[in-house]
Amino acid sequence: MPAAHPSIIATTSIVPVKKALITGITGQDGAYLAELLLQKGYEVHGIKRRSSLFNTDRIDHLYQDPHEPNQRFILHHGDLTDSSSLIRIMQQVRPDELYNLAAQSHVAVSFEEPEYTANSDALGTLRLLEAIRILGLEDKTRFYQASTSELYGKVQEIPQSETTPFYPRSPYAAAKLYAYWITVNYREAYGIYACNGILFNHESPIRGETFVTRKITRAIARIKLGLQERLYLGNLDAKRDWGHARDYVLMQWLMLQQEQPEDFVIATGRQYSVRDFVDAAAQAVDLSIRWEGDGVDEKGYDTATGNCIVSVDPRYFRPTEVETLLGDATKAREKLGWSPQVSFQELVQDMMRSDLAEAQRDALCAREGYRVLDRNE
Ligand code: NDP
Ligand code: GDR
Repeated sequence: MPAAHPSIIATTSIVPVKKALITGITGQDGAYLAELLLQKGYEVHGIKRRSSLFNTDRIDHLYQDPHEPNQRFILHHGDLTDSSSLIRIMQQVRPDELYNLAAQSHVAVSFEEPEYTANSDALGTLRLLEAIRILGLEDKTRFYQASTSELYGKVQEIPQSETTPFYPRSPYAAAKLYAYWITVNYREAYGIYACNGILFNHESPIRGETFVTRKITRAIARIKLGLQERLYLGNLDAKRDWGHARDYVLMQWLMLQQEQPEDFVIATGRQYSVRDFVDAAAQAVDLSIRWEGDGVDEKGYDTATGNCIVSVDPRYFRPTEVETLLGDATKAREKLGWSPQVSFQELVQDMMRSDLAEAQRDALCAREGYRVLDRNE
């Protein structure tokens, strides 16, 4: 074989492509993180669950035909409750970075499925950390754990930072508490580069439809276009620190690029109630909202405007509620130079724009006589 031209030898340095493995790649954060890592030149592997229908809506735009050469986006079937699948995938991929985003992530559902939530969210994290150990990847694979502001639960101080004590208030939060501490323990016991990102609520146009923000923006868009009559919600006084998911995945990546592994709070430092969110969403599309019991008829309709209103349905109350969350992300700002770019108003507008477009498509289908999915959960 002829020798390579000397100038090629001099200038071509073969930098190995970094490999990332993302659990929960079909979820909101998984989709944004996969986009970010692909832009950064990573080879991105993701774990998806088997489902009876396609479940890759959020990542279909990243799909690469598996029959083509030079794949940089590769999906594997696996499940956090199934060690053997996790070990097999880890053995095959040997990732430089492992992002554990998969979880039964709905707090209210965790009261209905506490055991499954513990299995996937708590033991699932342990299974991944053990896979790193079993395969001898302690010095290679950096591990990110999707921890949560729900750990603070019944808050012990306002705002909450990395040093605020935890007080979980749901099976979800209790499972995530185990995951938090097992991540810290494997860092200390085995020297694994493992970090917790304690992320406060973050939303986007691809947020799951049963989380309160997306439920609100979908419903307001549909009410605006006459596809839905009323929005039923639970605790309107709950306060959250809401940011944009796209901002937050950048932080997940940054946390794995430091010299030393550490845990970080990620939050905007601003707090709004569920009621504020409804008002902001309605304002974004110029819809006048009336709250039940606020000068409306017995069916809850605003007789003056004809607009439908928001009602409280106790079925959305939780056995134990987290009333107020407000994050202090000073450490992330100072050590990582991170700060959120998207304001609360911009977040609401982004979500409203997208849900209005979706509602317009549905309205068109309904006018043409096609059945339109009508869900208000
Ligand atoms: P989503 O609910 O949108 O996504 C969860 C992902 O986990 C989905 O891909 C889901 O797959 C997958 N998953 C669920 N159970 C399993 C399982 N047993 N095995 C394999 N995969 C599973 O969550 P987000 O993207 O919003 O959140 C990402 C992570 O961050 C979660 O761990 C969440 O708990 C945590 N978090 C989220 C915050 C937020 O505000 N969004 C704040 C703080 C923490 P499928 O698509 O098949 O359902
Ligand atoms: P949360 O998000 O529980 O904070 O967990 P969610 O949007 O479900 O609830 C936020 C607050 O709104 C109140 N609420 C309602 N919630 C839902 N889902 N539906 C309703 O109709 C409704 N009405 C009022 C809730 O009681 C609550 O106080 C999210 C998830 O993404 C977790 O995975 C993540 O860890 C935390 O954020 C940070």
